[in-house]
Amino acid sequence: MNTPKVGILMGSSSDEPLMRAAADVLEKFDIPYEMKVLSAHRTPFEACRYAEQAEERGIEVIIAGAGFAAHLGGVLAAHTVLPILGVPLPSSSLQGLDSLLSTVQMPGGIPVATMTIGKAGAKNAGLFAIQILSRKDPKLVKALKKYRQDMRDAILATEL
Ligand code: RP5
Repeated sequence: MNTPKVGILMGSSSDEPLMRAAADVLEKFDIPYEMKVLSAHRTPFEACRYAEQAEERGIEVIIAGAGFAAHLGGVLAAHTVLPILGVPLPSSSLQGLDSLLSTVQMPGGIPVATMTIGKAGAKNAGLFAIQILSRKDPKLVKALKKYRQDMRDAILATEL
């Protein structure tokens, strides 16, 4: 496989079914990625090291999905200037409102671009990563426009 351009991280392997939506989108656009479980709380040193080394490894965007007190995106953002896309996951009895607030409420200076809660957020994080990469790649711009057109066509062709 080519050098990964996008890192998809998640706080637990239990997040994988939802975070798979980000990987699916990246695969559709032929973007090399890697997927790892790293936690802000359970593997804090490894999460920091990943963020610190990501840029020199060729990673251009990091997607971080986590549930409960979801600090993964923020911790990664504190250790790199790469763009971090946070995906709040509905793992707890608060169904993602906790993760949304934990991810989105970053203090000024250390941004995390926060997506929708859950699977749609993971999908959008994948698309947003491609939009970032597309600024240097006209083929991706074209592919993104075709993706939108296909979506539009499918909706307009729907018969109820
Ligand atoms: C968070 O705790 C993870 O991102 C996951 O969403 C949640 C539950 O993790 P497990 O207890 O299932 O490993 O850190």
